[in-house]
Amino acid sequence: ISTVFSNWPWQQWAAEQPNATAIIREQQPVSWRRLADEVNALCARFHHHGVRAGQGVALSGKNSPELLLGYLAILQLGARVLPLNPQLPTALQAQLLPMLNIDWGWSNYPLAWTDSIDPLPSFNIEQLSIDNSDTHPIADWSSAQSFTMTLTSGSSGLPKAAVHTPDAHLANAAGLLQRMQFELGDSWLLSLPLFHVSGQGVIWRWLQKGATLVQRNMHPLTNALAGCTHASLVPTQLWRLLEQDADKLVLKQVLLGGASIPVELTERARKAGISCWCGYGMTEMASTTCAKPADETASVGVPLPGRELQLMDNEIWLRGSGQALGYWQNGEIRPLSDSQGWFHTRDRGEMRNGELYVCGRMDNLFFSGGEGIQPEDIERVLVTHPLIEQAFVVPIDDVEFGQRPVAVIDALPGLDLSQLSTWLEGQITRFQIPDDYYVLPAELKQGGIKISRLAVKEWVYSQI
Ligand code: 4YB
Repeated sequence: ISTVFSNWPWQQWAAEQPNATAIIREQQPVSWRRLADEVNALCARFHHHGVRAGQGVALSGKNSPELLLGYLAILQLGARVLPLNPQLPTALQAQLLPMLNIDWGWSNYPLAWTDSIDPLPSFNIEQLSIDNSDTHPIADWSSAQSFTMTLTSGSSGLPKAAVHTPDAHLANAAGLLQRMQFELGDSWLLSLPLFHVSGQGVIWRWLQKGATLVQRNMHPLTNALAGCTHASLVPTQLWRLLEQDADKLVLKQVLLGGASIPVELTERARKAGISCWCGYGMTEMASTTCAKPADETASVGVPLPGRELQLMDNEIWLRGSGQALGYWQNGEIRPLSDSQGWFHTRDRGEMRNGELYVCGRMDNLFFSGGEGIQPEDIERVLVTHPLIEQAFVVPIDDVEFGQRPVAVIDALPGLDLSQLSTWLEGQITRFQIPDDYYVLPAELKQGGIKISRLAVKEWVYSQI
């Protein structure tokens, strides 16, 4: 049963269970009362500085206690919050921020804000004067025009900012939690960045339940996970975790998503005592839309309560709870769905035995000698190799065939790239076998939670 909120969730939990642990920061428990006080103090500070309802505030940085407080305080002020990847190139920020009507910026990094944006003062939690005589401006929960703006990672063009109300996030969370157990006393590690929808997904599930959020340094992941019952991980994080010493973990559930989830991975996790959920979600739907407990198939199950799914010429269309209002552009919210409310995902899918299989992005399809090649079909086979963690297949121009696939591999030590074509024979058709193999360079592994296919393609072109 999902909670009905008559106040900001953190204020409601502070009233209902003031002494329960809201957050564990490294090892330090923080109660709901304390958290609400910190948010109020920061609201007063931001308001004093000039932040007003309806304005846009960019929050740039890696996850930190301050970044999360900023996120909650901006919403409570009735303003729009835009969490930003600190690695987003400055030139791109300069182009984007005016279109997104951003008035203020805050960062826990030294950052070159564009001239049009006023920086908010930095603060740290110990210095926040939690003085109840401060006037704490609080926008009314039920009628506030508070929004989150989350940048999509489109393969071409400028990122778009999907606009969600707190209600939409809570509705997304409620749907998942009708299937997955996450109860008072459980704790979810904030294991993904707030600037990505997967990190915000953790926040709104925590707020929906009034359970505990864990904020820790993520390296090494085994230490970060100590005592946590839940975590959201992308497949590469789970591979790495399984290579470390996973014995000490008390993890009850791991929610996987963001990319194709190999059955080999969830099987290995099961043997290490970790049960996984396979999720399929996206920014526009406020994270997870379909999910199932991992089994021997590569499906992502069925839509969660409140969502509808339809395949139209093999394209996955979605609508329902969690859906964004639209994309923010120059003060307007532009629709992202068709007249019936369907969001066209540009993902290709198939239904088998009533369950959804995600085949790949329509935009990734290319043609080689007249044959369509979906890179993900080849990648899915490559990652079943015991020494391969991640693989990207990209097209390169070819005089004879138009385009040919080459593979870029993220592997454990000991992999012999020259053997891969032989290994692939019989597992995929002949024309799908890559012409060449490269080792994924470390510089492409930095940044967000996903490696950009475009960056991989550009890197390959710089090598030939
Ligand atoms: C997939 C895919 C899949 C996404 N198979 N392609 O809370 C969660 O749901 C969560 C938990 C752990 C890790 C990530 C998440 C997410 O939210 C991921 C959401 C996400 O990746 N959003 S995105 O906008 O950056 O990208 C969406 C795209 O990612 C989709 O349109 C798909 O192309 C792809 N994707 N899950 C295959 N299971």
